[in-house]
Amino acid sequence: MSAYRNIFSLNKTAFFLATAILPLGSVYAQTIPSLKDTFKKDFGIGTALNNAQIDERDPKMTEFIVSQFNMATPENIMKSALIHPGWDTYNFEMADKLVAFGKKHNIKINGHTLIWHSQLPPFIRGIKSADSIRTFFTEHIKTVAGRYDGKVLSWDVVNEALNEDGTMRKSVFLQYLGDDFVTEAFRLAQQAAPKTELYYNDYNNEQPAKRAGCIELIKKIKAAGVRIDGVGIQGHWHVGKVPLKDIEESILQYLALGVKVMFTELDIEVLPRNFQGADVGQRMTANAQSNPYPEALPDSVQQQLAADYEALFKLFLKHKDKVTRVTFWGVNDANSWLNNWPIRGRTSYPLLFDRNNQPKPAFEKVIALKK
Ligand code: 9MR
Repeated sequence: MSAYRNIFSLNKTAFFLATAILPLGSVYAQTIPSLKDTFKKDFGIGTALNNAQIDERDPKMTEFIVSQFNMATPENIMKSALIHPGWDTYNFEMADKLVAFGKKHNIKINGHTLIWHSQLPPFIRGIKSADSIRTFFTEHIKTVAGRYDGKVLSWDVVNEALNEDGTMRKSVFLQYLGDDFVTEAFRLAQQAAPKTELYYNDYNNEQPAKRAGCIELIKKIKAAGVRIDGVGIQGHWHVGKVPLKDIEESILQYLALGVKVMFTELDIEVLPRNFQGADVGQRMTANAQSNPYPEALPDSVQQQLAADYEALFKLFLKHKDKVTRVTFWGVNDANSWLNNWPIRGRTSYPLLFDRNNQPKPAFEKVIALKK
């Protein structure tokens, strides 16, 4: 067992004495190696933040986040349903707080996301004309990207516009605005946010067919003379099935287009699932086998998870000159969306830190790569 874990296995009296001498926060900061420091020379290390974390409701959580991550993506609060709830109504409260959080703690913010078919404001459902959709689309990008220009590092301008076979997803934007809506979104973002990096973001876009569609999209944007700075591979993968070859091939193929490559929503699912990817519209029905580890992750799965993360970070390090950022989709296992999708109320273990922000074997393997 490594030194930084020993402090947490002290008996109660010894732990009390240790924390009386050192404030608990500094025990954390000094005893658990920092991901962001470990990979400082390689790539940024990010996390997704929820409301409570952005609000700094738990000072220990804030301290932990600041000690581990140098980049952050809002898990929900910048999505259109939340930031633009009514036709003429914007709610910038939480997004402003997030920007202030980043400034205060020296954490760069990745805006997520301007144009996405999901988590749209309810009024969109009532719109039945292309003109009105275009007005929403234009005003939304101008207002939101404009407000945060120079305050966020980047925007996921368009999220998940592709089907698995590489064709365009039949979203409300495709339906009313046609195939060019992605290029148009980048054009508007470029005008509204000249100081902000602009990315296309998707899941499974390391898979050959979807990757080919993604490459076409990027080429199309560039051919129109519009700026696109990077592509995000979300990285919602499955234990024992991380597609390392496809990931490596994708890093190389995207880089050849002259865009930055990053991993934007990394987690590795350990629970049973009968499909791949992260389409939030898909659901599964619960049965007796669907929540197999309500108390703890069995050691064999824990070790496989650790081996998967190790192999993945080995690959990221091999291409550290090409990969700009690795962002985990949540700080710890308790925060993960995978506890509630595609079945509500499961107990998942997809990240590097457990429900008490304690490092898991996967964390140790990842850190050990740099020793
Ligand atoms: O993690 C997010 C979860 O809290 C939301 O309920 C969900 C709703 O659509 O979105 C999740 O985040 C998604 C991200 O914005 C885009 N890629 C897939 C992510 C996981 O669904």
